[in-house]
Amino acid sequence: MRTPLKLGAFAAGLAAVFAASLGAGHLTGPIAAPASQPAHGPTEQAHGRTETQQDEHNGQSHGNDAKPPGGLQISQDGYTLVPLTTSLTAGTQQDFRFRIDGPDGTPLTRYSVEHEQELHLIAVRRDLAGFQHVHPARAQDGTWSVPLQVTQPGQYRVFADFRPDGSEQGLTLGADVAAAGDFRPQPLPPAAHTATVDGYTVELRGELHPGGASTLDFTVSRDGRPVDPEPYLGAQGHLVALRDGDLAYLHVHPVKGTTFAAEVPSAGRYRLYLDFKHGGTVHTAEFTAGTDH
Ligand SMILES: [Cu+2]
Repeated sequence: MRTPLKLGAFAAGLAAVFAASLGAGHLTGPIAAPASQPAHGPTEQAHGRTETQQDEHNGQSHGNDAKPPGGLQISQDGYTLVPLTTSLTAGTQQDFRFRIDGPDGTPLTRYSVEHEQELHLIAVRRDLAGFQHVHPARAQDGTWSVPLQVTQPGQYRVFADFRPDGSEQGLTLGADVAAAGDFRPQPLPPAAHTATVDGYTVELRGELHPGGASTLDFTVSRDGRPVDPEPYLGAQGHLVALRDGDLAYLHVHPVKGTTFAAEVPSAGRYRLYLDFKHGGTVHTAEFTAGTDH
């Protein structure tokens, strides 16, 4: 019988590990959790007034110990993004198909309408170039489909931003889809408060404040004259913010007009994509914001 001997040795090993972790406890062990608790109060007070959705869900603040930002997982809270199109061909339009599987394992077919749509699909290359925001059509069986064309090869991230019917809060699931070819990553443009797109000039006012909600205000002009964007997705624009490095998808909501509140989970650089509609066409102004560290 060699098993008891093995078990004995294993138990001794465990005891040694346990003793070691006790010794380190005051640095990294259980003490760390209680020590972080008092931070909840003031952080919640400071930021809770501008955003309550996440607080209602998990009762936590938006500090470093809050729930991780969206977009980083293919599966979360029982919902899974299932890409049925698993590769893209640069320069070719194709149907991008996927479904969202629910906690019961079947495709989700009941969604809440958020910003006038059941689901928002964002596609962007991993270097934050080639941003697209589209609205797929859903078949009866829950399969989503949208014509998609990427112009350049590379690894793309697709985000499905939606809220299951009856759910307290929205979800953003993300998946990688590759477009084979010669990938030439672009460096992130430097931070700027002005962007031009399709003959429009867009000014950004506001800064990102890590660990809380940041108010970002945009003004659009053309040829020196102010432009009033047309209604789009239930507001005067739609803002997506992605973190450089891991493409975390920030929670952003419209406050009024072209003013938005963005939840910024950490210091770092972010790419902001403002969709606004004018002349019946949607334009996307892009900004780099934040700091290197
Ligand atoms: Cu959308």
